[in-house]
Amino acid sequence: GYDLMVLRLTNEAIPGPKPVLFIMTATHAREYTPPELAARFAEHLVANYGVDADVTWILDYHEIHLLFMTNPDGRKKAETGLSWRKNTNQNYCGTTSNSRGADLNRNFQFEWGCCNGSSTYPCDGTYRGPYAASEPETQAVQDYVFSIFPDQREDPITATAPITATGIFLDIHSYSRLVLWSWGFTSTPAPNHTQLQTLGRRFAYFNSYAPGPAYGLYATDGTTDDFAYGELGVAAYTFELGNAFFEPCANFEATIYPDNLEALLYAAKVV
Ligand code: 0X9
Ligand code: ZN
Repeated sequence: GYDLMVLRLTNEAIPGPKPVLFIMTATHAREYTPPELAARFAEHLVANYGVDADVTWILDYHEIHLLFMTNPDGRKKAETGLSWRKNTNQNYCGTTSNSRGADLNRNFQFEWGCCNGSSTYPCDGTYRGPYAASEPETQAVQDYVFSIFPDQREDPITATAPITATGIFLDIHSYSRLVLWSWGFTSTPAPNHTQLQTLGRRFAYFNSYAPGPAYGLYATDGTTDDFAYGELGVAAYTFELGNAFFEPCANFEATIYPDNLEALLYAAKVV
């Protein structure tokens, strides 16, 4: 399959360490809006360095890491016109089936398969894979996230990340106009629920999406956001952009891009 590539933006003339904003998009192949938003965000930062005071400060004193194509093999399938969600692993559901693959947003190791939030059937859209972090994409993202963020939360499920915690993790999907945070696997509020809610509501102020804990949508386990918050105590969110997988360009230009640009710039400032 294709490699995963990260674009890292910062002013390297100013030494670190610097707080990190990590954004991953296109975990689900057919979700076209998120990687376009991330690319526009990168273009905005680069074009406005030395022009806009906020952007200049963001790039001088922060690192922005953008994984545009979390699922590049699936994306190639989607670009043929198929409504492809999962990766393209030929070991699950038949080597040539268009229902094959594992759902990368059910394959992460934290509370993997714990809570009826994923499927054990390889042809299902939410197939979790045969074991935690079985997929190469998952392994690459987990390794990368472990490499860029410090561990800021103890192992007990009730442990809190401290007020000094740094970093923001965003997994951007489409669609439904939501800002979600942990937990996804249980209705029990996350240890840092109040803090996650406060920051999530700020993002929602900018993009006018509905904020709330992920479990309120439906139960999920092995997701990216629970991994980042659960393993490391990083403030982790899932955005669901817009109203369709194949979003009309007019809506993207008029609403999705400008509103979410403000949310991402805010994230970069408070990281
Ligand atoms: O089911 C998903 O993976 C996400 N919806 S999507 O339509 N993009 O597939 C929602 C995940 C919500 N739960 C967590 N973020 N934990
Ligand atoms: Zn998705």
